Amino acid sequence: MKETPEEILKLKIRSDDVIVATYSKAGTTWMQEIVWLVCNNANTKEAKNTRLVDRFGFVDLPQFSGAGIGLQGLENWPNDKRRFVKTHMPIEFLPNELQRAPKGKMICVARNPKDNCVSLYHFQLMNMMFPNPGPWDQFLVDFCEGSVQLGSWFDHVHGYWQLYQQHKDNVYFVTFEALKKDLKGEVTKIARFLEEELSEDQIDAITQHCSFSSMSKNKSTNYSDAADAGVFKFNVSKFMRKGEVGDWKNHFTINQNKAFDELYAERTKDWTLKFEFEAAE
Ligand code: PPS
Repeated sequence: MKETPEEILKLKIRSDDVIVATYSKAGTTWMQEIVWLVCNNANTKEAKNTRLVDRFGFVDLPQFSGAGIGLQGLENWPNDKRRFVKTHMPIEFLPNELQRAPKGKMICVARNPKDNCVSLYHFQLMNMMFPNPGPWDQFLVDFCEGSVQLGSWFDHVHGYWQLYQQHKDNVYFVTFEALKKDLKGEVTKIARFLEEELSEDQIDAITQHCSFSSMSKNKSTNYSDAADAGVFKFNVSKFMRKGEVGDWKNHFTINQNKAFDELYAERTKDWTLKFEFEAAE
């Protein structure tokens, strides 16, 4: 990414917009489904009947050729319906109205970089819209150097973390690992952040609906239509692949892990944001 197309920069943000912002493969789909249900009375029936890509707009692509709602759909979104926006853009590439003092409510999800990198690698292997990522050891070097589509994971994640530090009223930040550790607790916090009053039963219904086993079987969230269209090769890897913390251990060699830990320690030495790399007990 070198610069943002003008039409994205100019997108008008509405005061009741909900924006889910992530580095790709950090748990975007998971958070989108949680957010949509929290804002729609835990209507799991409608969520199952309508694909997530038709309930959430994807702002990053002005000429969206894939299925679902792109920039134009976001611009034309009915004024009387709450708008849901997904983005993977680094902060400096966001629409102008989101960059410094964001309007609407923004939820950022970040994932520990080792698992994020592994998930991205499998995604690029199976997604025919990406060039083949090549061998794992080269991809890991590219990821560490920020020579991948979204640029540096470190810059991306820290940019959103800083935005969150400055605007906690309308920016929420959560990690993939925290969602795994206590999904119900996080759903409750997200409902509070979005100022939606939900009953205990509704929170339970959302938590159940958003488990990995449920979302990976659900056609509205598992991207099986992209597989049917030949865009995602599910025989290479599923979109809902494992959904775990710690799968990086099956990919990193001892030396790769040592080098990554050194890079991570150096790049995050001034961060207040900390990640878990192991699954919770
Ligand atoms: S994308 O293409 O950037 O929007 O992908 P994204 O949705 O951010 O990330 C996909 C990974 O998130 C996992 N996932 C989940 N894990 C646990 N529980 C639930 N409910 C869930 N939903 C999605 C998905 O399996 C991908 O991770 P990996 O590690 O590849 O399995």
